[in-house]
Amino acid sequence: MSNTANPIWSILGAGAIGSLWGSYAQRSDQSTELIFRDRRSLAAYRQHGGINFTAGAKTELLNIAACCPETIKAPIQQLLITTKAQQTLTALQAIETHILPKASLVILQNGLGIAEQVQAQFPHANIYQASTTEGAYRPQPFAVVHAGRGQTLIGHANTKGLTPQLSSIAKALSFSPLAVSPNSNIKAVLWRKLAINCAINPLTAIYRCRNGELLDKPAALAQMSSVVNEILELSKALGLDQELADLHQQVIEVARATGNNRSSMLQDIEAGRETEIDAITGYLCQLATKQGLSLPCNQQLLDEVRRISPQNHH
Ligand code: KPL
Repeated sequence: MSNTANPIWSILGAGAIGSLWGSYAQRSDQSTELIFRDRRSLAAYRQHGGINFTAGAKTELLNIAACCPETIKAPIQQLLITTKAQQTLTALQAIETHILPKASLVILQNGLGIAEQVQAQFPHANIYQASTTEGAYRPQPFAVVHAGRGQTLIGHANTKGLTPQLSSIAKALSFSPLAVSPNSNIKAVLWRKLAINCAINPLTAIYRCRNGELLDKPAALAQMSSVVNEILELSKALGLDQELADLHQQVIEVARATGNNRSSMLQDIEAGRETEIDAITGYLCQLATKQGLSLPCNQQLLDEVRRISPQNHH
């Protein structure tokens, strides 16, 4: 299936975002392969017959090629990683021997702190980080709904700046209508995204409400404002405050713009899945501890979400 002009994209993690990219790749006739966790989930996928992909009023069953660690045939040259942050290293270990030393690895997930560990695991690989605001959710297993259009940015994990390789990876991942744009400072983009996720996701999980409904709850709004103040304090200590000058307003705007959405954390809790709280608020609180700072409001949300997401181990 693969050819030299367009090497195959392997996708690790068939959640909402992995399924979205896989579906559009399939629809644009690009070689792609979903890597499932094990033989059992691969067999369940095969029995289902593919991914039920919905955009607008139309749903179609897309029979995207799939494998699991035991059935991978060709060496992996391009890998899009869309697992949850905390599952990344284990998922990568399972396919490690199939990944070419100089492979391109693109990390597209919520949370921070993983790219450094992936680079240590694959010292010669080209690591990229990406961030998307495309709206997608999984109404049931092996199904994805493309619910809202957004933007996707990609950058080098280790350096700032734009390079021809970055442009070509961005282009290669732009399966129409998805458009991936090269960004010269992806760390700043991810820091801002982390801050927004810290201010919205835990609160929606605790209040069990849609993003926009937070704005109607005085108690939630007050917590949101404390979370943002604490993030601004930490950002100042880290020299990242210029990236977040208008964070209070940004958070309100995102909550309003995505008002009708259930955040990814609320979706995880409602579906009985492990949440990403440790890679989002947990990562933030860890960074603060290293700086000798405490973030009481974030810490309280971390404790509360861990308590209501029983599968999280720590
Ligand atoms: O990224 C999000 C998420 O749900 O993870 C936000 C921005 C909160 C939109 O729902």
